[in-house]
Amino acid sequence: MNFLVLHGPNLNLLGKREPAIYGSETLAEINSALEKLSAELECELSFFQSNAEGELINAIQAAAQNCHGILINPAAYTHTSIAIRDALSAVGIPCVEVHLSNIHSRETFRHSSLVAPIAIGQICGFGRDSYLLGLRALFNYVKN
Ligand code: CA2
Repeated sequence: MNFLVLHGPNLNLLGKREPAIYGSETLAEINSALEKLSAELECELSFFQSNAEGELINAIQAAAQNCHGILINPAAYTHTSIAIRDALSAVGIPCVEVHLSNIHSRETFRHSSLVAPIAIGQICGFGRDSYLLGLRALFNYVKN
């Protein structure tokens, strides 16, 4: 099985800025932990990060060719992007939404997600474990 891991805007700064909120781990380290888990689960991962909404949408559309699931942290686009939600909905590939922080315990504008209603589920607040739990959940969902 193939899964796409999508990271939204500014997540390339992980580990370099604001460690109090987002931790000290870099995106490369999170991807590497996911790679390790994928070996255990016996699935294939591809990774993509972009600060541009259109590029994320292109990646979602391209995933329709060969991808069984999408693990996505849409970052700030979670709260604003109807276009990303529409793309996920249009391709019809199961997706799990993840966040490092607990978006529900932060500013009010982070409490709502445009993606959550079309995702299988949302996992937030566990740092890099949100991604690892999300991959396990997505894998089990697709397998069953
Ligand atoms: O908690 C999450 O994973 C978020 O998706 C992170 C987004 C934020 O807009 C969402 O509300 C919740 C922000 C990603 C920015 O990442 C940074 C990393 C290091 C330094 C600055 C920003």
